[in-house]
Amino acid sequence: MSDKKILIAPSILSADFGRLAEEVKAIDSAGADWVHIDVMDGKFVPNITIGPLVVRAVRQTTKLIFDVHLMIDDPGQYVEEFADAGSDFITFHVEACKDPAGTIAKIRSKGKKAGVSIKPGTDLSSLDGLLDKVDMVLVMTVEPGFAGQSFMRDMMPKIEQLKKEFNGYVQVDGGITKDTAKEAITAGADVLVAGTAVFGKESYAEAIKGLRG
Ligand code: S6P
Ligand code: MG
Repeated sequence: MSDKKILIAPSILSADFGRLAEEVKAIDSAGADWVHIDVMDGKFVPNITIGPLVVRAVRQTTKLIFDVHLMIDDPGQYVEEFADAGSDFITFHVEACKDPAGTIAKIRSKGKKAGVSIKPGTDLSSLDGLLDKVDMVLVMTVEPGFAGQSFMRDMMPKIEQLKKEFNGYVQVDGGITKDTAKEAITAGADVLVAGTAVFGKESYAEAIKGLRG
């Protein structure tokens, strides 16, 4: 394992939504690098979560980078709203998007970092022609939709291959624990998303530290 700093992005999907502002402040104080925000529309995935209004409200509570993961159909339609709400990174699924290059251009035109994401069953070839246009690629290690699922270690070769082809951030999301974090880091992850493994623990600081490998 190298000495590079692994970035930890706790997913607020596993936070206590009744105390969301406090929870975000708590991960900030605990040493989180980014705040990962899972946006689901009940169509691309069978769950509905957060919209731009909540992103805007939470934006007031921290200066941490907002890493917004859009699990929604036709993501290009909502880029502007999420950008204006205070997102820093906007990542969308290529499976949900008819015009990935146009959507990336839209994100960039709003001055934001752009990411593309692939589900476990989606091959890296679906990113052909996009890798030189994005800041981040998010590799899902669970089926998108719900927190608390088991890590799919058969995604590690995909991460290894991606790392050879791509110079930006490689983000891994789904089922990250202290143990699976090590596997993802060895495969080449730069940014780890963790919901249950942070918000499910008594000490967020210890949990975050434990994930860095
Ligand atoms: C996928 C999922 C992810 C989240 C997540 C991680 O269904 O919703 O996109 O970022 O909630 O949670 P956990 O508990 O697997 O770390
Ligand atoms: Mg996510």
